[in-house]
Amino acid sequence: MAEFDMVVRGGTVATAGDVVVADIGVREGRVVAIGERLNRGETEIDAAGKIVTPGGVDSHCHIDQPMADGSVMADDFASGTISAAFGGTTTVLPFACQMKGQSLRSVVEDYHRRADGKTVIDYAFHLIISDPTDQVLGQELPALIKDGYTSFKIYMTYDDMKLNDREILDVLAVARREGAMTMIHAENTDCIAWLTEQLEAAGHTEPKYHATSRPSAVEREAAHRAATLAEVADTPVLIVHVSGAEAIDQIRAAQARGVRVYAETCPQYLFLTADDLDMEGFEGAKCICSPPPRDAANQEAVWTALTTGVFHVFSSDHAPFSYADDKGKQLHGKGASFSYVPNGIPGLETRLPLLFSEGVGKGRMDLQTFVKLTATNSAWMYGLYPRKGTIAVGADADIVIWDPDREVTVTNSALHHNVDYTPYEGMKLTGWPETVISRGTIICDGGELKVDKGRGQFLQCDQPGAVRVG
Ligand code: DUC
Ligand code: ZN
Ligand code: ZN
Repeated sequence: MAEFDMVVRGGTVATAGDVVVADIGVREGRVVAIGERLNRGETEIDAAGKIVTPGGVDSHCHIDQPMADGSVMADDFASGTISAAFGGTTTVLPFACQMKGQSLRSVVEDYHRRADGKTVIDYAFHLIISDPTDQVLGQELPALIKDGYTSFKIYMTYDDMKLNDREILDVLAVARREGAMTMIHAENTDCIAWLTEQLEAAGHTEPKYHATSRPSAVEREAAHRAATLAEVADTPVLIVHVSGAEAIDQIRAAQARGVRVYAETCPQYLFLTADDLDMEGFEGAKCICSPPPRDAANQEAVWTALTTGVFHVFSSDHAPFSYADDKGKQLHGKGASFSYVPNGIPGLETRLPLLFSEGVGKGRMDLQTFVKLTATNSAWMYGLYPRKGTIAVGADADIVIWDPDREVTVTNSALHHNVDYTPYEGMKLTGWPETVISRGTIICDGGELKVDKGRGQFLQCDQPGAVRVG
């Protein structure tokens, strides 16, 4: 009888700490041995010449999220998680989003119904808190944190979501007391509203003006304020989807003062610029997301911050709205003002290959940093480490085997999401996930899905690593 259910043999195994050539022995869905010349496995995978990383953890994505404006996301939990899996991600943390007036518990139940029986990889939920009533903060949220929903996002902008500073402090106080992580969307809402009004009054409504309506200063101010609120409330925050140098400077300065401010960035801030919103006709709507992509100098600042410890996680912020869809980017037609275009771009499947090719492949970051940013820190940040985010004895056997030499031209028809475009169409990448393993089961291999939907498991999150003191 074989000693292991599976052995991944002879790959270059990268974790956040090391890069070693080793065999990985898997039993009952978990890693049980890492070493040389391991005994035989029931399934043997030859990984010689390949790079082996922990399965990616995408800690910021939107899947099948009902929207207040009537737009509809193109991905449900089947297409979203299948797409993530093909891109080397084995755990996702989408949001269960509270609309004003809703009970958080009923929101969570709704999202479970949406995900049940559909996912091919494991998942946990962050909450979005848009209505911090006494009942929500005093009863529902503490109970949900105890049940494994240990992180939540709050917004400084969007009329149906935004909280004022006082409300943010109230939420942070609960996070501190209960040991949860607060993610903050940092943009100054009044500046955006004022600029939008000015632009629209002048007839400047094309997609490119989305970027004009949300300049870096708007994000810089909000990042500074988010750090200040974290300092006042004495609890960590994570500023999500940071787009460029000005917000980065605020975050770095707060970190240097000893304030526990963590930060996330996303592929769109490395690979897109505001010029991508200025495409022919209405096409720029494809790249409308918030904060908007900036320019080449800001892209460089984001690269630098990724490799100097300012950023902790690299997530997709996948928000799937199809372009040629009257429930997607064209919700109000092709002539609509930028302010009516649903915000967000797809990215679950391309997140890891983009960073692998352009980060590791081009020598901008080492493999350990790649793993840290895309898997280990994301798991640690949200209470899933060490079950997820690493290759270690006892961890779930979530493993990606990369062909580091495979050349791929990104094209939407080869992706598995349900969105009708990718912003990265035509990009030439080197390196792609060849085999993806989740809890010891091969789920994608050679471009084929090997499992049925519904095998993914819901994960209850522990207290986030970043909020533990001592
Ligand atoms: N911005 C967000 O805040 N959320 C979804 C997508 C986006 O662009
Ligand atoms: Zn956001
Ligand atoms: Zn988002």
